[in-house]
Amino acid sequence: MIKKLIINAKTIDKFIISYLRKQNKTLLIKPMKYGVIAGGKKIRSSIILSAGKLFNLKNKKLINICAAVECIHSYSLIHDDLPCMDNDSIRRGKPSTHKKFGEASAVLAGNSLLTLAFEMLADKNYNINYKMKNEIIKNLAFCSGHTGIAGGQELDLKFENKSKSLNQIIDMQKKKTGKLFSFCFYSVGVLAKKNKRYKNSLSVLGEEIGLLFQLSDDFLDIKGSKKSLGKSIQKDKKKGKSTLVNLMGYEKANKYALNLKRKILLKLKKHGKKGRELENIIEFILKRNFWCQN
Ligand code: GRG
Repeated sequence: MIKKLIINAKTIDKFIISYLRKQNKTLLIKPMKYGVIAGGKKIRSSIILSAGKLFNLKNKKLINICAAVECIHSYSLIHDDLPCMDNDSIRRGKPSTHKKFGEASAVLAGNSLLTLAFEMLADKNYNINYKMKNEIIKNLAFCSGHTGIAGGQELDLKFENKSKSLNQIIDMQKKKTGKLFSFCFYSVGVLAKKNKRYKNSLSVLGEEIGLLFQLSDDFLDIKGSKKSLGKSIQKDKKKGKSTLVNLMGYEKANKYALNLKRKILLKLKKHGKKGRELENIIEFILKRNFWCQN
């Protein structure tokens, strides 16, 4: 599985580099590349490519979506690390973007990655049906803005040092982390010409996978090592973060995660052989303990 993730990560990196090469040279390209290239597992891209296999979709149709998702994800990490948010000086084993280039450049590079994502999807060379393209772009906006990642991040920051219920925490994490995973599946559903109900069920599956991913991130914050994760650890407790681990304790949260994993795997089983790659990614999510291998 890890080998496959590395190959996919390299493919997406190559695509983003070549895309940027065709654009005007600007001062922001360096911090943008620093934030998005050669770092991170690019697990969302692997999920998109594996989800595409459920419906026999060609990688060629999916690569712009992968690159767009990685740009959005990296923008969110660059901004998350800023002093006004989670104030982290290390990411993917190197200084965070604002530490390397300064806060203003990090904000602008993050903004530019966010807009680049939409440019990559709207690009005339991304040759898919226009109606589908429109639906994919709209869903990415919904999953990234105040109804998605940004809204979830706002809740995460507002929940610090407050006592929040299970449902409130799950809602926050499904937005902050889950919505981008949800988009990964929804966009594949659009390209596979699925009906509204089916696309919604794919979105829910993505959100559940995102929640599982968030739980594993919370476990790693407690049990992982700074060196292998390439970022600061033991932060959630110090910052009074509302996480499921902090609410119910490690053991209960672990049981919750195992149940969630079982539920997700059961859904994937219905796809038989075609779902095998996604099943492996789900297993990997709870076992992972490194930040990047490429
Ligand atoms: C600033 C709009 C805005 C949103 C920030 C992504 C996010 C929202 C906050 C990050 C906090 C965090 C650590 C969430 C846990 C899940 C997560 C996104 C982990 C990092 O993702 P990985 O492990 O990172 O896929 P790599 O480095 O592999 O890309």
